[in-house]
Amino acid sequence: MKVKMILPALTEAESPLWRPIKYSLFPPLGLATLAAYLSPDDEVDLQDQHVEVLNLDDEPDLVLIQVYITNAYRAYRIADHYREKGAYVILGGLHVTALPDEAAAHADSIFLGPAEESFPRFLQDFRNKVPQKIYRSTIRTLHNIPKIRRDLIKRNRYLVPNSIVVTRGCPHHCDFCYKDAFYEGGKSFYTQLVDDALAEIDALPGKHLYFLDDHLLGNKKFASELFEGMQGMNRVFQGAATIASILDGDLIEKAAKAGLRSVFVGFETFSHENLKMSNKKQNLARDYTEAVERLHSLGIMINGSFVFGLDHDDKDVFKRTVDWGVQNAITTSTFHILTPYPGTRLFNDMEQARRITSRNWDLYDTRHVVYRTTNLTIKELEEGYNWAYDEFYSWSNIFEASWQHDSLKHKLKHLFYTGGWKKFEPLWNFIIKTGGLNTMLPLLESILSKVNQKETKHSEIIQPSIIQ
Ligand code: B12
Ligand code: SF4
Repeated sequence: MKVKMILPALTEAESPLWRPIKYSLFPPLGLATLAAYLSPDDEVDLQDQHVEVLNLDDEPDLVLIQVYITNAYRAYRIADHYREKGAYVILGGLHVTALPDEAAAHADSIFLGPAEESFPRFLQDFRNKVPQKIYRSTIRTLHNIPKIRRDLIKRNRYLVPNSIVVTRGCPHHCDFCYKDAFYEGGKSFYTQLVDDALAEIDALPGKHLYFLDDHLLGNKKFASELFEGMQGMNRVFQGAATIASILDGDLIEKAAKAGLRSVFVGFETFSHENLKMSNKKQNLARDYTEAVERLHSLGIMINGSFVFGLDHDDKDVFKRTVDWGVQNAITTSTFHILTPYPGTRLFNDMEQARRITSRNWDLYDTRHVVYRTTNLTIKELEEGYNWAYDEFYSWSNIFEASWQHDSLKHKLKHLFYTGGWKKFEPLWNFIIKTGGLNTMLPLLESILSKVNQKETKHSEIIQPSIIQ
């Protein structure tokens, strides 16, 4: 059987918002995960529109398309194209799970939720010529799943070919998050077996890893054993964690010891009311600055996530947030305009209150205002969001933030990482065009090498001041 797997681009390549480097970071891991269930006789072609021009002239028997909200229209067009040619088309992913009726109009079968159990079930039905219209994920486990087909990934086209997920979901329930909608009807947080995760890590070439898990520290026992097992593996890695998990216990020290060098943290908002109304309990009454100091003392860089436009935000929120980020030496910031994704409690609440102003899914990219605001006008919110990006990534603020660190090495790391990420776009474009993206990995690895650590009230395990 000829199988085609497609990840349509999240943004039009012609759009001014297209940043080749942002979209050349990670390979399509979800599709490579599903490819593992195909038979060795199947001919598989995995294409990622972020890094290659799609070949739509082929004649596959089965087509799998991954649908996110901002690639939905593109995904549907590709699906319609292949159905016209007589291929059997199946759609899955976050947006299909959120809006199954919309997706079903463009598919022979649709998949709701994670597909590690439903996709092999479908394959059996398909081979027996009795495929169903809808496949819902019922059993949720990562135990005894086949190895991801990483051989299908064109590694040299990505800056971070070694992305990995060892857990699924998250133990928390923030109102604006995709998580509860996507995992509805079953477990919403589960992990691999530690030994399987370590074996997967061990099989990855090079040094650098990026954990795409929503919350790598979410299961303390699992994370602790994983980090212990990773010691001595000579890895540097990046991942995501909550403020609570950074402040509580010594898990973050274990992570640092295992090679954690940069962490994505959902600070989201400084307002108690905003946190409460978003059900972001894990941030409530937590000292953000203390979490930052703890991470810096361990030599871990920070990618802070901040949301603008929650109901209790005022006009000063943009400046307040940028100033805090610079003063606290946050390495990179991801700012979002609040986006009510279909399926979330936030969307349902806003819909009930008739606050949704656009259902053009292309605009649901956290850069546009798609709902009726309260304290801020739409113009203030969009301008404030753009201002925050420009201001945070101005050279003067990059220098100022970098120079907040104690050691020269940490200052320089910050400067190179932030400057490299945001200030050399034409150079990145050139490197991508000339096919040399994978040659940049050693540079990233060296920027992520260890820095000196100072003792803080938290640090029970103090690393020796070795500069690698
Ligand atoms: C990697 C990633 C990206 C990559 C996407 C490209 C890529 N290579 O995947 C990049 C960096 C480009 C990206 C960008 C953005 N992202 Co992103 N990203 C992720 C991340 C961290 C991991 C995705 C992943 O690999 N998951 C692991 C694999 C195994 O799971 P999966 O892909 O979901 O696949 C499974 C199922 O969905 C299903 N499945 C998927 N496709 C199909 C197809 C078929 C046919 C079938 C049967 C099944 C199936 O089977 C798979 C196995 O179970 C997720 C968080 C997460 N944990 O998923 C956020 C996430 C998807 N991103 C998110 C957001 C908000 C963004 C941005 C808007 C951020 C920003 N402000 O810039 C942008 C998008 C910009 C735009 N223009 O739209 C949100 C989406 C919210 C939503 N409701 O849509 C998420 C969920 C993060 C979060 N916690 O909020 N992102
Ligand atoms: S902590 Fe992050 S991943 Fe978990 S529910 Fe909240 S926003 Fe979603």
